[in-house]
Amino acid sequence: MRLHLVLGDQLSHSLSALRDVDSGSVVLMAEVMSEATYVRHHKKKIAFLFSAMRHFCQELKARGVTVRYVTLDDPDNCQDLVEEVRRAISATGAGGVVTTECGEWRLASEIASWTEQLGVPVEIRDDDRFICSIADFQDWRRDRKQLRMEYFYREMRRRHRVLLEEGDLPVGGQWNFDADNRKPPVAGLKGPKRLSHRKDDTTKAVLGLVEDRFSAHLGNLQTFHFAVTADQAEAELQQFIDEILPNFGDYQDAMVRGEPYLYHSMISAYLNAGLLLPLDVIRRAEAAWYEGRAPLNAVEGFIRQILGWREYVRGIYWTEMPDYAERNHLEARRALPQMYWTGKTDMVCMAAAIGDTIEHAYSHHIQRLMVTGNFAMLAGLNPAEVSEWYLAVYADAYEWVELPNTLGMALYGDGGIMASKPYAASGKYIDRMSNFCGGCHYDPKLTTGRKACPFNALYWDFLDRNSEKLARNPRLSNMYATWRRMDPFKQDAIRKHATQVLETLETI
Ligand code: FAD
Ligand code: DLZ
Ligand code: SF4
Repeated sequence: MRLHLVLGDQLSHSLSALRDVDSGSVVLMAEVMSEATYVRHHKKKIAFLFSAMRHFCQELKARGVTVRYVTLDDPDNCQDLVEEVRRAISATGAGGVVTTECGEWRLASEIASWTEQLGVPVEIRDDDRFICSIADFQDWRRDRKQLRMEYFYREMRRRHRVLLEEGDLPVGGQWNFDADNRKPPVAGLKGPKRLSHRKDDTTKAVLGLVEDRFSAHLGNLQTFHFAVTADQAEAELQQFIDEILPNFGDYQDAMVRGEPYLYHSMISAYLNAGLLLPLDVIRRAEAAWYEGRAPLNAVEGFIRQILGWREYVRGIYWTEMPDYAERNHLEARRALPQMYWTGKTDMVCMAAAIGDTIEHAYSHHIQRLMVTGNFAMLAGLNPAEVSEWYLAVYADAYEWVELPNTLGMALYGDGGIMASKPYAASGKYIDRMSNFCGGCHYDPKLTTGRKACPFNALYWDFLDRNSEKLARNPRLSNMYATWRRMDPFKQDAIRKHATQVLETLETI
C-alpha cells in the first residue's frame, strides 16, 4: 500500500497522484505551519486553501476513499510536510509515497530528496492538469534565440485546436484581437455583482482557526467570499461566461476606483488550486463564441491569458529555475516601502491597487502590472522583496506563476525573457486607463514640483538611470529620443525631483 499525498493546491479529482487510488489506499492531506508561513500569506489565501482542502477531503471520503487529514490544530501535527509523511508511513505501514509534481522549486527540491530521507520510494508524477508539460515546453523553447509568448500561444492553439478553422487557421482571420481591446473606462463603468457563497460549518471553523493562528498576517476575514468547492468555483465560472465574458476584452486594461474586479474572471485562485481545470475553462469560453454569446475579441483575449500566458509563465519558471529567482538585471536595490503593506499613500492609484489587495487578496492584472509593479520597477525596488510581497498577498500566488510575472514581466529583472521591453509607464498612461487621477493629491500632467505625479519624474529617471542596459532596445528608441531632445535644464530638474521622490518614498 502506498500513501497518496495531495498538496493544498492540488485539489482536482483527476490529479495524477489520485489516478490509481482504490479502497485499499490512503490519501494524506496536511495543514502545516511550514507551508502556511514560508511567506506571510494573506489570511484569505490561507483560509481559502484550508477550507478548500477540507471540502476536497470530504468529497474524497464520500467517494469511499480513506483520507488521513491532519488539521493545523491537531496536537500531534509536526507542522512540516516531510514529517507528516513520515508519521503517516509509520501509522499506516505504507511502503511508498505517490505525489504529483508541486508548484514551487523550494518544495520540489525537498520532495526530490524524500526517498532518501524517508527510506521508501517516492514517485513524483507529472501534473497533467497543465496543458503543456515541462518537457514539451523545453522542446518548444529549444533552439529559439528569442522567446515570445505569442508564438508559443499560436502553437498551443494549433496543438489543441482552439478557435481554429480548417487548415490550422485562426477563426476570424487573426490570432490576436488586442487592437480591439484595452479601452479606457467609460464614465460610471461598473462590473456586475459577483456571487457570494454561504459559509458552511467547515468554512466557519477554518475562519476561526486562521484568525486565531495568523492574526499578524494581512487581511480581513469578515468579508471572506471565496468559492471553496469545485461546484462553487464552477458557479462563478458560469456567471463569468454568461454575464461578464462579453465585456472582458474591451475593459481588460481599464482601472476604476472602488471596482476591484470589473470584467475580470476572478478564477485564478480556483485554477491554481485545482478547483477548475484550464482546458475545461478554455472550452467553455470557446463554446460561448461559437454559440454567439460572446464576441471574438473577448473570447480570444480571455483564452490567450490561460492557454498562452498561464502555460508560458509556468514553462519559463521550470526551465529557468533555480537561478531565475536570484536575477536582478537592473540592479535594483531599494527596500520595499511600507505603503505596500498598509496602502497608506497620497497616490490614489497605489492606494487603490494595494487597498484592493489587502481587502480581497486580489487585484486585477493591469493594477498588478501597471500600478504596483510599474511603480516598483521605476523606483528601483529590490526584486526579491517585491516578489515576496506578490507571493504573500494574492490568493492565487504560487511561485511558478508569481515569479515570472513579477521578476520577468513587471520588473524586467530577467533582462527580457518574459517581456521584450520593460512595462514602464508614466502617470499619463494611468490617467488614460483609469479614473484614479481625478481624485488624486498629485497631478498626472506635472513632472516636477510639489504636486507632480511621482510616476512622471520616476519614469524619465528610470530610463536615464538604466540607459546602458535599455537604450539599445528598439522598442524604447522613441522614448530615449524624446529624453535626449529634452532641454538639459529640464532633464536636471526631473533628475532632482526623482531623487527627492526616492528619498521620501515612505511619505509620498
Ligand atoms: P483574468 O484577467 O480574468 O484572466 C483569466 C485567467 O488567465 C486568470 O485567472 C489566470 O489564470 C490567467 N492569466 C492571466 N494573465 C496571466 C499571467 N500574466 N500569468 C499567468 N496567468 C495569467 N497570476 C496568478 O495566477 N498568480 C500570481 O501569483 C500572479 N502574480 C502576478 C504578479 C504580477 C506582478 C503580475 C503583473 C501578474 C500576476 N499574475 C498572477 C497574473 C494575473 O495578474 C492574474 O492571473 C490575474 O490578475 C488573475 O485574475 P483573474 O482570474 O480575474 O484573471
Ligand atoms: C499555500 C499553502 C498553504 C498556505 N498551506 C498549505 C498546507 O498547509 N498544506 C499543503 O499541503 N499545502 C499548503 N499550501 C500550498 C503549498 O504551499 C503548495 O502546494 C506549494 O507551494 C507548491 O505549489
Ligand atoms: Fe497615480 Fe499619478 Fe494619477 Fe495620482 S496622479 S493617481 S499618483 S498616476
